[in-house]
Amino acid sequence: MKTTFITGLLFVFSLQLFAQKDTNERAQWFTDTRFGMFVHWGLYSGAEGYWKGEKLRHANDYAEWIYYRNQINRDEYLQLLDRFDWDSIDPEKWVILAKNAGMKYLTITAKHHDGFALWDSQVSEYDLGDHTSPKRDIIKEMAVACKKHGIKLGLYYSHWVDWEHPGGWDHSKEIYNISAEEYDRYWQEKVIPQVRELLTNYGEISLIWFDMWINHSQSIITKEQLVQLKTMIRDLQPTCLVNSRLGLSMEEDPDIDFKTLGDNQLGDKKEDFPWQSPGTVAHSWGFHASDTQWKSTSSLLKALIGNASLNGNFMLNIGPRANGDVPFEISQRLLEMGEWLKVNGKAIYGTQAFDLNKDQHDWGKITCKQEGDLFKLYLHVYNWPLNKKLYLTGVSGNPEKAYLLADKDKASLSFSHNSIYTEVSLPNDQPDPYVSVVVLEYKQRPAAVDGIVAKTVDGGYSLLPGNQSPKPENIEIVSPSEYETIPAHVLVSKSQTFKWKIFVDKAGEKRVDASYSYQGKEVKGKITIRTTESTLEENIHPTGLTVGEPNENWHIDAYKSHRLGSIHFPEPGLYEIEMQVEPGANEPLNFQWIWIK
Ligand code: FHN
Repeated sequence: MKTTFITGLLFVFSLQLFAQKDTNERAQWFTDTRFGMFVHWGLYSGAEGYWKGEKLRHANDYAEWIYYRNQINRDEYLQLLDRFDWDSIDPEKWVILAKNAGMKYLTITAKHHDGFALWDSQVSEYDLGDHTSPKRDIIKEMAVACKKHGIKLGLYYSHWVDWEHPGGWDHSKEIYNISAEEYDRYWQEKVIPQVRELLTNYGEISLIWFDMWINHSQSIITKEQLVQLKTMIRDLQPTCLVNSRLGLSMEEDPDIDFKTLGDNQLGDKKEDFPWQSPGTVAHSWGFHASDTQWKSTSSLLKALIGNASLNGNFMLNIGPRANGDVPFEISQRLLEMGEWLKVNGKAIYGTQAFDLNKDQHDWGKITCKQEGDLFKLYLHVYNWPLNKKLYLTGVSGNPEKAYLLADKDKASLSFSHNSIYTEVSLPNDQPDPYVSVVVLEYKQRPAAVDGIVAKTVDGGYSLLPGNQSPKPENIEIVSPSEYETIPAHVLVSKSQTFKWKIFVDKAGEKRVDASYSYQGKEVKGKITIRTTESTLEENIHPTGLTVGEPNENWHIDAYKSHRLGSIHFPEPGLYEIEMQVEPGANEPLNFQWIWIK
């Protein structure tokens, strides 16, 4: 008993020690769990993306928008209830699917934009309680099932948009107007009492997910209305999380628990403040009969891992049908993710971002965790190296041990470490067909040395305008264009210096190539590459044009790779590579990359 208590204390203590920065206590479970389920289910699920034989009127085929897009009459919309098979609808099955998928929380659309409540609401007749016999209350059924299976329950509530209430917002009101008083009537007689019902009658609600994807100042909602709503939530359930789509900016009210990115928008930078991407398996959120854009299991897993490697969560949506069935393409992918998490969950749950640049390694992503007195780096290998060597650049500690997370026996993998470079020898076959995880254990958190260009799986160094060290302040990188046939580059019109750092793990000779586009007619200007020991100099050669597509008169500047020569690296260690580009007068050069191998 005593031991359990002490172990428990130690566990809480070490979790807190490893809490994600900028996360309030309320949101700790959220950042620890990383993976949740979103459920879009409502009357629109019965329409399946069609109304009276016509497909939804918008190229952005969100099935749950059919009411608004196809201008459906409020009362006629209720006829969709005829398509629901109440005997086979069982929300517990969705909860079990979430559990088997390794998801730890679930957010269901208690009320979407159509205004129809999935519970027995006493403040509106546009609800399930008034239109089912015997009465069904999906939120109650969900609450019971979530409790039974240890899944945290979150509720989606569309506060800004409500198409059925005469005072609610629909976008046509941009033309036909609505007074602030009429909108406030909707707010006071529907939003406030309904959210109160949800937070009073269903036990613990772990999060409430609002869905205003613009700031309130661009909408009819006032700051006062939002503050009223949030104050009520804090009063009723102080532990319930509120997301940023409430509509108040962080400057107006920092008391928001997590940031919601755009639909299917994945993270692109490490952030300490909790955040989440909502994602779909296909395109639509609600079930759409003709949606076919299924994302692969591998890309969904990488969405989860990529977000976790930047301190973010991923909430993946299911759109069950009107009989409660989850489309096979969705359940299949979720179960595959669950299988992966059964083996590799330690590399996701309770982990955080490590301190290296997110694109540091071309083989995959890194998460980390303090576990007892061991610090662990989880190397998520997306691309199992052909030569079975995993190169880790920028981590200064010497690992105690390396092993595959999939290996129950934790058999040691051999590795070598020198300064900020670790090389792990991998077995021939990757243990997982999607992403295999290599664990590196350290006695203490190793220091990350950022700004070093990592060795690629191909054994070379790709020096780009964007991975220089020190990072230049005002470098203008031109984004890819012309269907990316013109790659990212920097326009160099006068003498310019570029600097990088690489860690060379073996002494020897390496070839140096430069890729650029130069539209002059003759050889002019020069490129010089210097290390402390060697200097290479080469003239700039015209690269001419190339054809983008045949017969379309589409001629684009060609980018070509030129061999500059070889550099000798006398011993393993950190090297600074300096490049000076001196273009001819009025003959600019578009610099793309240097490749050293
Ligand atoms: O309009 C909704 C949409 O139907 C869906 O609910 C998504 C989920 O993030 N949110 C809105 C659009 O961003």
